[in-house]
Amino acid sequence: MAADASILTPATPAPPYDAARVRRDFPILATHVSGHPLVYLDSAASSQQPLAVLRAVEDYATHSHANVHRGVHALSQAATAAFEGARERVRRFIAAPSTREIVFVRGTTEAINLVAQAYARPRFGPGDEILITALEHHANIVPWQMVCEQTGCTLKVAPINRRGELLTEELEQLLSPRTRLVAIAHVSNALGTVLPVKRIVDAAHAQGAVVVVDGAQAVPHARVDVRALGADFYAFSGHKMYAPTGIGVLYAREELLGAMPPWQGGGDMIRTVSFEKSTWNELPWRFEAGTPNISGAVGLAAAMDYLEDLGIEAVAAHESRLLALATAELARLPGITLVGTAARKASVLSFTLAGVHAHDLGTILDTQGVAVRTGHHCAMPVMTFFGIPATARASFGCYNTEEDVARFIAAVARAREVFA
Ligand code: C6P
Repeated sequence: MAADASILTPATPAPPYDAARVRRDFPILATHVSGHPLVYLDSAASSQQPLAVLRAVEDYATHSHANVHRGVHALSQAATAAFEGARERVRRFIAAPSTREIVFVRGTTEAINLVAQAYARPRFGPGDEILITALEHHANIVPWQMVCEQTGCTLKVAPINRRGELLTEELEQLLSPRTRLVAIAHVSNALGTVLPVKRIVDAAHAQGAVVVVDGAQAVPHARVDVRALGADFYAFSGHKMYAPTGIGVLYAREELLGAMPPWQGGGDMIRTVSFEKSTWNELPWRFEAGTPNISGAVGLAAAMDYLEDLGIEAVAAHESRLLALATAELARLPGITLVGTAARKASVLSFTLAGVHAHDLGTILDTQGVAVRTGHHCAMPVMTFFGIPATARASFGCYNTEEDVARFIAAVARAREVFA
Protein backbone atom coordinates (compact mmCIF):
# COMPACT_ATOMS: atom_id res chain seq x y z
CA MET A 1 0.00 0.00 0.00
CA ALA A 2 1.34 3.41 -0.93
CA ALA A 3 2.48 5.60 1.94
CA ASP A 4 0.10 8.31 3.02
CA ALA A 5 1.04 11.22 0.74
CA SER A 6 -0.24 13.81 3.22
CA ILE A 7 2.36 12.66 5.75
CA LEU A 8 5.21 12.79 3.26
CA THR A 9 4.34 16.05 1.55
CA PRO A 10 6.26 18.92 3.09
CA ALA A 11 4.18 21.71 4.61
CA THR A 12 2.94 24.10 1.94
CA PRO A 13 5.42 26.98 1.76
CA ALA A 14 4.10 30.35 2.87
CA PRO A 15 2.94 32.42 -0.11
CA PRO A 16 5.35 35.22 -1.03
CA TYR A 17 4.59 38.53 0.65
CA ASP A 18 2.34 40.50 -1.70
CA ALA A 19 2.95 44.14 -0.83
CA ALA A 20 0.86 45.38 -3.77
CA ARG A 21 -2.14 43.52 -2.33
CA VAL A 22 -1.40 44.81 1.18
CA ARG A 23 -1.23 48.32 -0.23
CA ARG A 24 -4.80 47.99 -1.51
CA ASP A 25 -5.99 47.45 2.08
CA PHE A 26 -5.09 51.11 2.79
CA PRO A 27 -7.53 53.42 0.98
CA ILE A 28 -5.48 56.55 1.63
CA LEU A 29 -2.61 55.16 -0.40
CA ALA A 30 -4.71 55.70 -3.54
CA THR A 31 -4.24 59.46 -3.00
CA HIS A 32 -2.48 61.51 -5.66
CA VAL A 33 -0.10 64.29 -4.61
CA SER A 34 0.90 66.93 -7.15
CA GLY A 35 -0.53 64.69 -9.84
CA HIS A 36 1.57 61.67 -8.80
CA PRO A 37 0.38 58.52 -7.04
CA LEU A 38 1.42 58.84 -3.40
CA VAL A 39 4.58 57.09 -2.22
CA TYR A 40 4.19 57.11 1.55
CA LEU A 41 7.54 56.78 3.31
CA ASP A 42 6.68 58.37 6.65
CA SER A 43 5.33 55.46 8.64
CA ALA A 44 7.82 56.06 11.47
CA ALA A 45 6.01 59.33 12.16
CA SER A 46 2.52 57.88 11.69
CA SER A 47 1.51 54.84 9.70
CA GLN A 48 -1.71 54.64 7.70
CA GLN A 49 -4.73 52.60 8.71
CA PRO A 50 -6.10 49.61 6.79
CA LEU A 51 -9.80 49.20 6.04
CA ALA A 52 -10.00 46.54 8.74
CA VAL A 53 -9.09 49.17 11.37
CA LEU A 54 -11.29 51.89 9.87
CA ARG A 55 -14.23 49.47 9.79
CA ALA A 56 -13.67 48.21 13.33
CA VAL A 57 -13.77 51.78 14.63
CA GLU A 58 -16.83 52.61 12.54
CA ASP A 59 -18.57 49.41 13.64
CA TYR A 60 -17.86 50.19 17.29
CA ALA A 61 -19.18 53.77 16.95
CA THR A 62 -22.20 52.60 14.95
CA HIS A 63 -23.29 49.74 17.19
CA SER A 64 -21.57 49.73 20.59
CA HIS A 65 -20.55 53.18 21.73
CA ALA A 66 -21.24 54.42 25.26
CA ASN A 67 -19.04 55.18 28.25
CA VAL A 68 -17.19 52.25 29.82
CA HIS A 69 -17.27 50.75 33.33
CA ARG A 70 -20.15 53.02 34.29
CA GLY A 71 -23.48 51.85 32.96
CA VAL A 72 -25.76 48.92 33.58
CA HIS A 73 -27.35 49.53 30.19
CA ALA A 74 -26.65 47.38 27.17
CA LEU A 75 -24.52 49.82 25.20
CA SER A 76 -22.26 50.60 28.14
CA GLN A 77 -21.76 46.90 28.64
CA ALA A 78 -20.98 46.45 24.94
CA ALA A 79 -18.48 49.33 25.04
CA THR A 80 -16.86 47.92 28.18
CA ALA A 81 -16.60 44.50 26.56
CA ALA A 82 -15.00 46.04 23.46
CA PHE A 83 -12.55 48.09 25.52
CA GLU A 84 -11.54 45.29 27.86
CA GLY A 85 -11.44 42.90 24.92
CA ALA A 86 -8.92 45.23 23.32
CA ARG A 87 -6.82 45.09 26.47
CA GLU A 88 -6.74 41.31 26.28
CA ARG A 89 -5.76 41.59 22.59
CA VAL A 90 -2.83 43.81 23.54
CA ARG A 91 -1.78 41.42 26.30
CA ARG A 92 -1.60 38.55 23.80
CA PHE A 93 0.18 40.68 21.20
CA ILE A 94 3.12 41.44 23.49
CA ALA A 95 2.87 38.19 25.48
CA ALA A 96 2.31 39.96 28.80
CA PRO A 97 1.32 37.68 31.65
CA SER A 98 -1.77 39.65 32.74
CA THR A 99 -4.17 42.36 31.56
CA ARG A 100 -3.51 44.00 34.96
CA GLU A 101 -0.18 45.03 33.42
CA ILE A 102 -1.67 46.72 30.34
CA VAL A 103 -2.41 50.43 30.85
CA PHE A 104 -4.05 52.33 27.99
CA VAL A 105 -2.48 55.75 27.46
CA ARG A 106 -2.40 58.35 24.67
CA GLY A 107 0.89 57.09 23.30
CA THR A 108 4.53 56.44 24.05
CA THR A 109 5.09 59.95 25.39
CA GLU A 110 2.36 59.62 27.98
CA ALA A 111 3.49 56.10 28.92
CA ILE A 112 7.04 57.25 29.67
CA ASN A 113 5.79 60.29 31.61
CA LEU A 114 3.60 57.97 33.66
CA VAL A 115 6.63 55.91 34.68
CA ALA A 116 8.66 59.05 35.34
CA GLN A 117 6.05 60.62 37.59
CA ALA A 118 4.52 57.58 39.28
CA TYR A 119 7.55 55.29 39.56
CA ALA A 120 10.69 57.46 39.55
CA ARG A 121 9.59 60.72 41.15
CA PRO A 122 8.35 59.28 44.45
CA ARG A 123 11.38 56.99 44.83
CA PHE A 124 14.49 58.77 43.55
CA GLY A 125 16.65 61.38 45.23
CA PRO A 126 20.15 62.88 45.26
CA GLY A 127 22.80 60.24 44.56
CA ASP A 128 20.46 58.15 42.41
CA GLU A 129 21.08 57.88 38.68
CA ILE A 130 18.92 57.43 35.60
CA LEU A 131 20.76 56.06 32.56
CA ILE A 132 19.62 56.70 28.98
CA THR A 133 21.40 56.52 25.62
CA ALA A 134 22.55 59.20 23.21
CA LEU A 135 20.07 58.12 20.53
CA GLU A 136 16.83 58.63 22.43
CA HIS A 137 13.74 60.46 21.20
CA HIS A 138 12.88 63.55 23.28
CA ALA A 139 10.04 61.52 24.85
CA ASN A 140 12.70 59.35 26.47
CA ILE A 141 14.93 62.26 27.55
CA VAL A 142 12.79 65.13 28.79
CA PRO A 143 10.60 63.21 31.29
CA TRP A 144 13.81 61.98 32.98
CA GLN A 145 15.29 65.49 33.03
CA MET A 146 12.11 66.61 34.76
CA VAL A 147 12.47 63.85 37.35
CA CYS A 148 16.09 64.91 37.92
CA GLU A 149 14.94 68.48 38.57
CA GLN A 150 12.14 67.28 40.84
CA THR A 151 14.20 64.83 42.90
CA GLY A 152 17.86 65.85 42.65
CA CYS A 153 18.86 62.59 40.94
CA THR A 154 21.35 62.58 38.04
CA LEU A 155 20.95 61.79 34.34
CA LYS A 156 23.72 59.74 32.68
CA VAL A 157 23.98 59.18 28.93
CA ALA A 158 25.57 56.16 27.25
CA PRO A 159 27.38 57.11 24.02
CA ILE A 160 26.94 56.00 20.39
CA ASN A 161 29.48 55.69 17.58
CA ARG A 162 29.53 57.31 14.13
CA ARG A 163 27.45 54.47 12.71
CA GLY A 164 24.76 55.31 15.21
CA GLU A 165 25.33 52.15 17.25
CA LEU A 166 25.08 52.15 21.01
CA LEU A 167 28.41 51.49 22.73
CA THR A 168 26.91 48.79 24.86
CA GLU A 169 30.05 48.08 26.85
CA GLU A 170 30.27 51.76 27.79
CA LEU A 171 26.64 51.65 28.86
CA GLU A 172 27.47 48.66 31.02
CA GLN A 173 30.37 50.56 32.57
CA LEU A 174 28.03 53.40 33.47
CA LEU A 175 25.81 50.98 35.40
CA SER A 176 26.40 50.88 39.14
CA PRO A 177 24.39 50.33 42.32
CA ARG A 178 23.50 54.05 42.06
CA THR A 179 21.62 53.36 38.79
CA ARG A 180 17.95 53.13 39.67
CA LEU A 181 16.47 53.15 36.18
CA VAL A 182 17.66 52.57 32.61
CA ALA A 183 15.53 53.99 29.77
CA ILE A 184 16.33 52.88 26.23
CA ALA A 185 14.78 52.84 22.79
CA HIS A 186 14.20 49.42 21.28
CA VAL A 187 14.68 50.99 17.82
CA SER A 188 15.95 54.53 17.19
CA ASN A 189 13.49 56.67 15.24
CA ALA A 190 16.19 58.94 13.80
CA LEU A 191 18.78 56.29 12.89
CA GLY A 192 16.94 52.98 12.71
CA THR A 193 19.43 51.32 15.08
CA VAL A 194 18.12 48.23 16.88
CA LEU A 195 19.37 48.10 20.47
CA PRO A 196 20.39 44.90 22.29
CA VAL A 197 17.54 45.23 24.78
CA LYS A 198 17.82 41.82 26.43
CA ARG A 199 21.54 42.27 27.13
CA ILE A 200 20.91 45.73 28.62
CA VAL A 201 17.98 44.46 30.70
CA ASP A 202 20.13 41.69 32.15
CA ALA A 203 23.00 44.07 32.94
CA ALA A 204 20.67 46.64 34.53
CA HIS A 205 18.89 44.02 36.61
CA ALA A 206 22.24 42.76 37.87
CA GLN A 207 22.72 46.23 39.39
CA GLY A 208 19.17 46.36 40.77
CA ALA A 209 17.91 48.93 38.23
CA VAL A 210 14.56 48.73 36.44
CA VAL A 211 14.38 49.10 32.66
CA VAL A 212 11.97 51.19 30.62
CA VAL A 213 11.89 50.34 26.93
CA ASP A 214 10.60 52.85 24.38
CA GLY A 215 9.13 50.44 21.85
CA ALA A 216 7.47 53.04 19.59
CA GLN A 217 9.56 52.07 16.55
CA ALA A 218 9.90 48.38 17.37
CA VAL A 219 6.38 47.06 17.81
CA PRO A 220 5.33 47.64 14.16
CA HIS A 221 8.43 45.84 12.84
CA ALA A 222 9.20 42.88 15.08
CA ARG A 223 7.48 40.43 17.37
CA VAL A 224 7.85 41.81 20.87
CA ASP A 225 7.60 39.43 23.80
CA VAL A 226 7.88 41.50 26.96
CA ARG A 227 8.40 38.42 29.11
CA ALA A 228 11.30 37.17 26.99
CA LEU A 229 12.86 40.65 26.94
CA GLY A 230 12.50 40.94 30.70
CA ALA A 231 11.56 44.62 30.43
CA ASP A 232 9.98 46.16 33.52
CA PHE A 233 8.15 48.79 31.49
CA TYR A 234 7.49 48.76 27.74
CA ALA A 235 5.83 51.72 25.97
CA PHE A 236 4.40 52.05 22.46
CA SER A 237 1.94 54.04 20.33
CA GLY A 238 -0.94 52.77 18.22
CA HIS A 239 -0.49 55.28 15.41
CA LYS A 240 2.86 53.84 14.34
CA MET A 241 1.38 50.35 14.00
CA TYR A 242 -1.62 50.96 11.72
CA ALA A 243 -4.01 52.01 14.51
CA PRO A 244 -5.58 55.43 15.17
CA THR A 245 -3.82 58.28 16.96
CA GLY A 246 -4.43 58.99 20.64
CA ILE A 247 -4.08 55.42 21.86
CA GLY A 248 -0.98 53.70 23.18
CA VAL A 249 0.11 51.21 25.77
CA LEU A 250 2.25 51.05 28.84
CA TYR A 251 3.12 47.51 29.83
CA ALA A 252 4.33 47.50 33.44
CA ARG A 253 5.25 44.50 35.55
CA GLU A 254 2.41 43.98 38.00
CA GLU A 255 4.68 43.94 41.02
CA LEU A 256 5.97 47.43 40.14
CA LEU A 257 2.67 48.89 38.98
CA GLY A 258 0.89 47.67 42.10
CA ALA A 259 3.35 49.56 44.30
CA MET A 260 3.02 52.82 42.35
CA PRO A 261 0.74 55.66 43.42
CA PRO A 262 -1.72 56.93 40.81
CA TRP A 263 -0.39 59.80 38.71
CA GLN A 264 -3.66 61.40 37.64
CA GLY A 265 -6.79 61.65 39.76
CA GLY A 266 -10.39 61.57 38.58
CA GLY A 267 -13.17 59.21 37.61
CA ASP A 268 -12.58 55.51 37.07
CA MET A 269 -9.27 55.38 38.95
CA ILE A 270 -10.90 55.36 42.41
CA ARG A 271 -12.70 52.81 44.54
CA THR A 272 -14.18 55.26 47.05
CA VAL A 273 -14.09 59.04 47.37
CA SER A 274 -14.85 61.14 50.43
CA PHE A 275 -13.63 64.61 51.32
CA GLU A 276 -11.35 63.07 53.92
CA LYS A 277 -9.76 60.38 51.78
CA SER A 278 -10.07 58.52 48.51
CA THR A 279 -9.03 54.95 47.81
CA TRP A 280 -7.78 53.55 44.54
CA ASN A 281 -9.17 51.17 41.98
CA GLU A 282 -7.60 47.84 41.01
CA LEU A 283 -4.89 47.57 38.36
CA PRO A 284 -4.78 48.70 35.64
CA TRP A 285 -7.69 51.15 36.01
CA ARG A 286 -5.91 52.98 38.83
CA PHE A 287 -3.77 54.50 36.07
CA GLU A 288 -6.60 55.35 33.68
CA ALA A 289 -8.30 58.43 35.13
CA GLY A 290 -11.22 59.80 33.13
CA THR A 291 -13.00 58.47 30.07
CA PRO A 292 -10.47 56.56 27.98
CA ASN A 293 -10.05 56.45 24.20
CA ILE A 294 -12.44 53.54 23.71
CA SER A 295 -12.68 53.62 19.92
CA GLY A 296 -8.88 54.01 19.74
CA ALA A 297 -8.45 50.83 21.78
CA VAL A 298 -10.86 49.02 19.46
CA GLY A 299 -8.83 50.27 16.48
CA LEU A 300 -5.58 49.18 18.12
CA ALA A 301 -6.92 45.67 18.66
CA ALA A 302 -8.01 45.53 15.01
CA ALA A 303 -4.56 46.71 13.91
CA MET A 304 -2.97 43.93 15.94
CA ASP A 305 -5.28 41.38 14.30
CA TYR A 306 -4.36 42.83 10.92
CA LEU A 307 -0.61 42.70 11.54
CA GLU A 308 -0.79 39.15 12.85
CA ASP A 309 -2.85 38.09 9.83
CA LEU A 310 -0.13 39.49 7.55
CA GLY A 311 2.47 37.79 9.74
CA ILE A 312 4.77 40.06 11.72
CA GLU A 313 7.83 38.09 10.67
CA ALA A 314 6.81 38.31 6.99
CA VAL A 315 6.26 42.06 7.32
CA ALA A 316 9.64 42.48 9.03
CA ALA A 317 11.44 40.46 6.34
CA HIS A 318 9.75 42.47 3.59
CA GLU A 319 10.64 45.79 5.22
CA SER A 320 14.26 44.81 5.70
CA ARG A 321 14.50 43.85 2.02
CA LEU A 322 13.16 47.30 1.08
CA LEU A 323 15.51 48.99 3.53
CA ALA A 324 18.53 47.13 2.09
CA LEU A 325 17.47 47.95 -1.47
CA ALA A 326 16.83 51.64 -0.76
CA THR A 327 20.08 51.96 1.21
CA ALA A 328 22.16 50.47 -1.60
CA GLU A 329 20.48 52.60 -4.28
CA LEU A 330 20.63 55.82 -2.29
CA ALA A 331 24.28 55.36 -1.33
CA ARG A 332 25.13 55.28 -5.05
CA LEU A 333 23.93 58.85 -5.60
CA PRO A 334 26.73 61.46 -5.38
CA GLY A 335 26.35 63.93 -2.50
CA ILE A 336 24.27 61.58 -0.34
CA THR A 337 25.41 60.82 3.20
CA LEU A 338 23.60 58.10 5.09
CA VAL A 339 23.03 58.98 8.75
CA GLY A 340 22.75 55.81 10.78
CA THR A 341 24.55 52.82 9.32
CA ALA A 342 24.31 50.40 12.23
CA ALA A 343 24.74 46.69 11.57
CA ARG A 344 21.25 46.04 12.97
CA LYS A 345 18.62 48.41 11.66
CA ALA A 346 14.86 48.47 11.19
CA SER A 347 12.72 50.40 8.72
CA VAL A 348 14.40 53.82 8.90
CA LEU A 349 16.71 55.44 6.33
CA SER A 350 18.01 58.89 7.35
CA PHE A 351 20.21 60.87 4.97
CA THR A 352 21.44 64.26 3.88
CA LEU A 353 22.18 65.71 0.43
CA ALA A 354 25.28 67.91 0.28
CA GLY A 355 24.50 71.62 0.12
CA VAL A 356 20.72 71.16 0.44
CA HIS A 357 18.71 71.65 3.60
CA ALA A 358 16.61 68.60 4.44
CA HIS A 359 13.39 70.65 4.38
CA ASP A 360 14.09 71.83 0.82
CA LEU A 361 14.85 68.26 -0.20
CA GLY A 362 11.61 67.06 1.41
CA THR A 363 9.64 69.73 -0.42
CA ILE A 364 11.04 68.69 -3.80
CA LEU A 365 10.25 65.05 -3.03
CA ASP A 366 6.70 66.06 -2.10
CA THR A 367 6.20 67.71 -5.49
CA GLN A 368 6.90 64.27 -6.93
CA GLY A 369 4.37 62.59 -4.64
CA VAL A 370 7.01 61.15 -2.30
CA ALA A 371 6.32 61.74 1.41
CA VAL A 372 9.35 61.62 3.73
CA ARG A 373 9.91 63.30 7.06
CA THR A 374 12.54 66.02 7.40
CA GLY A 375 13.93 67.73 10.49
CA HIS A 376 15.51 66.61 13.76
CA HIS A 377 12.89 63.90 14.30
CA CYS A 378 12.52 64.89 17.97
CA ALA A 379 16.06 63.62 18.51
CA MET A 380 18.06 66.86 18.64
CA PRO A 381 21.00 65.32 20.54
CA VAL A 382 21.42 62.83 17.68
CA MET A 383 21.64 65.70 15.19
CA THR A 384 24.12 67.50 17.43
CA PHE A 385 26.24 64.34 17.63
CA PHE A 386 26.43 64.12 13.83
CA GLY A 387 26.94 67.90 13.52
CA ILE A 388 23.91 68.43 11.28
CA PRO A 389 20.68 70.40 11.76
CA ALA A 390 18.39 67.85 10.19
CA THR A 391 18.05 64.80 7.98
CA ALA A 392 15.53 63.57 5.46
CA ARG A 393 14.10 60.25 6.61
CA ALA A 394 12.36 57.57 4.59
CA SER A 395 10.64 54.93 6.69
CA PHE A 396 9.02 51.74 5.47
CA GLY A 397 5.83 49.97 6.43
CA CYS A 398 3.98 46.80 5.49
CA TYR A 399 2.44 48.48 2.42
CA ASN A 400 5.57 49.79 0.73
CA THR A 401 6.70 48.20 -2.50
CA GLU A 402 9.86 47.98 -4.60
CA GLU A 403 8.17 50.45 -6.93
CA ASP A 404 7.97 52.90 -3.99
CA VAL A 405 11.72 52.50 -3.53
CA ALA A 406 12.33 53.12 -7.23
CA ARG A 407 10.11 56.23 -7.18
CA PHE A 408 11.89 57.48 -4.05
CA ILE A 409 15.35 57.05 -5.57
CA ALA A 410 14.25 58.72 -8.81
CA ALA A 411 12.80 61.63 -6.81
CA VAL A 412 16.04 62.13 -4.87
CA ALA A 413 18.02 61.96 -8.13
CA ARG A 414 15.69 64.61 -9.60
CA ALA A 415 16.15 66.78 -6.48
CA ARG A 416 19.92 66.59 -7.01
CA GLU A 417 19.43 68.02 -10.52
CA VAL A 418 17.11 70.77 -9.24
CA PHE A 419 19.70 71.92 -6.68
CA ALA A 420 22.77 71.37 -8.89
N1 C6P B 1 8.37 59.56 16.77
C1 C6P B 1 8.84 60.23 14.49
O1 C6P B 1 8.55 60.78 13.43
P1 C6P B 1 4.16 59.57 20.48
O2 C6P B 1 4.25 60.90 19.82
O3 C6P B 1 3.92 59.67 21.96
O4 C6P B 1 3.22 58.63 19.80
O5 C6P B 1 5.59 58.87 20.26
C2 C6P B 1 6.75 59.51 20.70
C3 C6P B 1 7.95 58.72 20.31
C4 C6P B 1 8.69 58.10 21.28
N2 C6P B 1 9.74 57.33 20.99
C5 C6P B 1 10.11 57.11 19.73
C6 C6P B 1 11.28 56.21 19.44
C7 C6P B 1 9.41 57.72 18.68
O6 C6P B 1 9.78 57.49 17.43
C8 C6P B 1 8.32 58.56 18.97
C9 C6P B 1 7.59 59.29 17.89
C10 C6P B 1 7.80 60.21 15.60
O7 C6P B 1 9.91 59.68 14.66
C11 C6P B 1 7.25 61.56 15.85
S1 C6P B 1 8.44 62.66 16.53
